[in-house]
Amino acid sequence: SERAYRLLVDEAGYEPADIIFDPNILAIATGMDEHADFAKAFIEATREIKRRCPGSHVSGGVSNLSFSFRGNEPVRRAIHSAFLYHAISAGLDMAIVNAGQLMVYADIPSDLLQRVEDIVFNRRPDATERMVTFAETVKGGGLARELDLTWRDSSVQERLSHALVHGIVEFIEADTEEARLQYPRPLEVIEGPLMDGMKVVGDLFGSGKMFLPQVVKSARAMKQAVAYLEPFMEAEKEAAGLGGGPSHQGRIVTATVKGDVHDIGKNIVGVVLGCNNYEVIDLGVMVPAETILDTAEREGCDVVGLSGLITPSLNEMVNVAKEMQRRGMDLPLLIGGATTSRQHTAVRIAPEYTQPTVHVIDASRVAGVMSTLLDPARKAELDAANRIDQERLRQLHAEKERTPLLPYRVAIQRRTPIRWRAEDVPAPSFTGIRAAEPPLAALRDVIDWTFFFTAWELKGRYPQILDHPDHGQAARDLFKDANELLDEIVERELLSARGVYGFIPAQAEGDDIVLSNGVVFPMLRQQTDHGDDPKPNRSLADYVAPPESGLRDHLGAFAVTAGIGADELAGSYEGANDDYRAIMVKALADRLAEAFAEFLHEQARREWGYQAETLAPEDLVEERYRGIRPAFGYPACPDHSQKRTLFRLLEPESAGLSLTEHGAMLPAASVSGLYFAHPEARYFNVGRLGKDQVEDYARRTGQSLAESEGWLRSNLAYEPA
Ligand code: B12
Repeated sequence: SERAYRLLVDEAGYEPADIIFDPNILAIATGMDEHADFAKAFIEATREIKRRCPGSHVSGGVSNLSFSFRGNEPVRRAIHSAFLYHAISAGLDMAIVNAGQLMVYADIPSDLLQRVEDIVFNRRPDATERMVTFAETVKGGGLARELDLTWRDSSVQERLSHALVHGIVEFIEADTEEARLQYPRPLEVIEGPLMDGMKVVGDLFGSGKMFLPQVVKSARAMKQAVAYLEPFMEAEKEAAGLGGGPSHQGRIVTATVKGDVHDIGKNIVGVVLGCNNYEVIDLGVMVPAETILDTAEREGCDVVGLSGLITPSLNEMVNVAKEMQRRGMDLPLLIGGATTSRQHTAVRIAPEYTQPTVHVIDASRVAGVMSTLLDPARKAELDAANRIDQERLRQLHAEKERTPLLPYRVAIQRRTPIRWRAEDVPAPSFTGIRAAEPPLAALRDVIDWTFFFTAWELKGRYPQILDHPDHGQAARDLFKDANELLDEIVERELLSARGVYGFIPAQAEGDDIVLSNGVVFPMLRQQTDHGDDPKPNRSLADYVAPPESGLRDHLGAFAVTAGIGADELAGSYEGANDDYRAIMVKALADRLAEAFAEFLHEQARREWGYQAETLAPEDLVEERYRGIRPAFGYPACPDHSQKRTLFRLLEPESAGLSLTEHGAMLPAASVSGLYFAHPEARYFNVGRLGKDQVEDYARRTGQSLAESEGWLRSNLAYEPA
């Protein structure tokens, strides 16, 4: 600090008052001896900085300090307040701290204060232990917040509301029963206290004060309460001939389209809509257009919602839109899912259907869009704005379409220039196809948790996300629940991971990768015109040695799943009205599948002989290694139909995998692809394709031009006939 201060003041001419030092504040009472002095060290450092760097300021981020007591707000408040009190006395000028996590120093009860100051100043060797034991007795929550049961003293309406907002299911049936005895009809419990509670949830989520995992937990509490009341409503209906279930704001039919198997996103959307008092008829996955639209008509739905994960689903969504037009339907159409986009919805889907066709980016928007579409005035406004936006997107797209491409034969000449050397083309330790069945516990260690949080709409990298100032608490709760479920899955072997992989001698012949067993993978090549830029026009075929190199190269291939048992397990939770765990199972199976791909790739690199030692899990997650494993559907090889060739090569049916007609894999939590070993191999986007290349590609794949154009629709740089 002193050196920086001298440089800034003496040499750069800064005013001392403009300099702010921010020494780290790290967690204390973690149980590690080396952490025990962190608070004391900060206070001493502050004093020293103020002495040696006169006129400068000191700041600090306080909340880390009490991290070991997360979940126990009273203790955290006391630690922050006591620490600030002493740090300010030592000269601290400013601090970043959650104002809700502070209390008046003088109000800290003396027994608590004594223990807090013991850990802040590391005054005794058993300070942490004593604090932890004491913390559990502190009112308003021990280490487990659920222990705070003061909310149980309030009225049944307030209790139900509390249970819904906090997603607590332990007392839900007893409270619902109590409410039922108070209200004239069971339906009134739903429409009264339960709906009121969910309205609070909806409002909190809408204003960003509640996060998705919490909402899904709230929905679980609601569903269990409604399920409890259902038999009473049935009995009442029978006795009095009274009709009607709870009244809804509107009804939507949702489905993952034909040929596609993923449904996490759609299920989340369903839960969020349910929370906002919409009735959701969820038809599941792989649903043909006819079933979706028949249901919409028969059930008098107000809106149709489609979901899709892979590009072939985009064509299917266009079909559904055309069919809605043909039937003369007038329902708004909502489009969602990882592969969809505003752009595609504007360019390809909306033009097929005259009614509002709206792309919804994620679950946080869906309730807003629904309510707008169901209100005639606001619907007209949204529709008008949406049409203007879509027209703009179509124009942008048309402009992009006009950028010329290189002729395919020129692009081929601009292939990646590789000097083929024997040392870059190692021989694998075996050739042929083998099975792989790692234990789940091994896969668990290489999970990339960041994506798990993304699936729950919690943004940020793991592990930092656990300390996120807004949604850190939600992330920690979710992480804890996920690991508890994972413990159970691993222990009771509720899921299994199976796969196949192997290496086959291969050479590149033009843009085809030809294997020694006769299997051919035709590859695509970038046609972007880079002008004078020497950037190559890449194709995955560039990374396999051609015959003229005189070298014997190989191609690797794999197909893995961690989803065996996932549907059954998720189904059992759904049956128990526990969507939270049902979604969690699928999200965990996806993580395990991705981890399996990463795990097997590492093993394959060692077996291929170009990676000696085992990499650390962080290196795996960051993909800091040589070689790539592109999957059909990824930007370098976007043709999903090539998975059929891959399946002929690997026969992963032996491991329980299969393909749908649109190239999606079952079980849903599956990944398949190719391994390339060359040090130059890298991921890229093949981008827009000219008709000259697509014609050549169709010939090489043995497909008709129309078939290839169908599979490559999102990449075509021209309108197919
Ligand atoms: C995680 C992931 C996986 C996981 C699981 C996927 C999943 N859970 O859906 C695993 C590892 C299994 C996987 C596998 C594959 N994947 Co993947 N995967 C992803 C990734 C990284 C994130 C997807 C995700 O989970 N998002 C979180 C969920 C909650 O979001 P969501 O599904 O989009 O849903 C939200 C919104 O879309 C919306 N929404 C969804 N549905 C609906 C419906 C309605 C009515 C509304 C209103 C809104 C709505 O609200 C939801 C909640 O906010 C994406 C890339 C990306 N960043 O998107 C690629 C991606 C989806 N995968 C892709 C591909 C190609 C594959 C594979 C084919 C690769 C392969 N050859 O093995 C396989 C296919 C698996 C199969 N069974 O066939 C491509 C798909 C595009 C394409 N080119 O086809 C992507 C886009 C990557 C890419 N850029 O190439 N994948």
